[in-house]
Amino acid sequence: MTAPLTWPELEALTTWPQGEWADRTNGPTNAQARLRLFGHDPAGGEAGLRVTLYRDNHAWCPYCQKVWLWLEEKQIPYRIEKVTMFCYGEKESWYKRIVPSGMLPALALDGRMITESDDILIALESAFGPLTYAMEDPKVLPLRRLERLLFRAWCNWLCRPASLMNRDGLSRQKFQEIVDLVEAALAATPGPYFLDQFSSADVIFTPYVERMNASLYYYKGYNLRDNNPRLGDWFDAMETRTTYRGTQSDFHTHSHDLPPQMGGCYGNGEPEAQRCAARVDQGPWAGLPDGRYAEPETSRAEALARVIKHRENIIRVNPVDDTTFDEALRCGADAADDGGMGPVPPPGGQRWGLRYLRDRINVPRDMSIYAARRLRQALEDTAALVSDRPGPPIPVRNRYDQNPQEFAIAP
Ligand SMILES: N[C@@H](CCC(=O)N[C@@H](CS)C(=O)NCC(=O)O)C(=O)O
Repeated sequence: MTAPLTWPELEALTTWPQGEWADRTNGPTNAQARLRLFGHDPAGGEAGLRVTLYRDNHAWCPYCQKVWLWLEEKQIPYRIEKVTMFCYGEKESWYKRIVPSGMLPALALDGRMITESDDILIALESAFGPLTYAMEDPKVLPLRRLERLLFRAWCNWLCRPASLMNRDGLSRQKFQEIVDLVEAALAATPGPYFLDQFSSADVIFTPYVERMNASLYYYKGYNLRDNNPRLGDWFDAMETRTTYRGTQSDFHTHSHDLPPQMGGCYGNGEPEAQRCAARVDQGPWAGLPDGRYAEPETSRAEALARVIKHRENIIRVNPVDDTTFDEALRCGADAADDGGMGPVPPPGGQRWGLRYLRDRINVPRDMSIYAARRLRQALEDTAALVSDRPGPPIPVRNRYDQNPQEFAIAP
């Protein structure tokens, strides 16, 4: 029987991070950086930076994504402090001292603490200028109101049980009515964006439209991106931007991170929804409408490198015993990189460990969409060689199984 590669052998295969990706501080937008300089050399070094962004450890909070994307688009040098959201673990006491509510995001600008994402953007605009059009520009204000209407129509559909009097159908209809207004707004300008150029209006729509695309596919079998041509073009245009790609999450992460945040998400039980949910949970992940830009050549190498870097914690938190899971993980990691050995069967005793991990890859916190697709598929293919047993269920009331403290790496 073939034995999996050892960790040093796997390490010898990794070529990630390479090129511009090796520089988290000045390279493309990424979820792992603690400092972003965009090639600037600020007077006074890091201590002289005017901006610190406090955002969630999971790179998941939609309001944080708004501010994060704005800073990346404007290339404002900033520091990042990561904070735990309540549903993943305990809030850091140092953060509660400066923001007693514990809410995210927060931003320190020239020593002044600001909360509320819209207020943060307005303060950033007064310090650094608008992102094409200002938040309070007469062209942007109606779009901001439209975004809130869309948000409420989405919540009404997703977060209420569908059983009474065809509520699902009515909620879907009401949601589509607002989407049609969004389509009309997008059609009113020549390019793919909300205004004649990419602007703060696009940043405002990004977080929740991304979450709608994921959750409605998973829980309702509704494909926002394909059903609505202007939104489809908008998604495609957003995915040409490395800033957006760096903050973008995938369907699996959103579908399972939303329920504790939203107080529950309700499927409509229709066959199409069940088919879509099965695809997100069990694959194949290639071709899902969460990411549509061409797969980067580095996705396999990225997946392998991220597993290698965090392997000790990944093995420790897995419900399977460490020695058995270490071997199983090396089988899965090898498949992710396609080291040429073909799938190596994991030890039979590992039962559900590989599927446990498959379901806990978090995008973009751990890796990009394409790397995650490769890794989820490799873990599934490897697990399927010995077991058809599903992984343990993913919790819906909290995500303490994703507590970031378990993944802290000693400096
Ligand atoms: N209106 C606020 C909303 C911010 C908000 O709801 N943040 C959530 C995360 S999405 C939060 O920090 N909740 C506390 C927690 O989960 O720890 C804003 O725009 O900044």
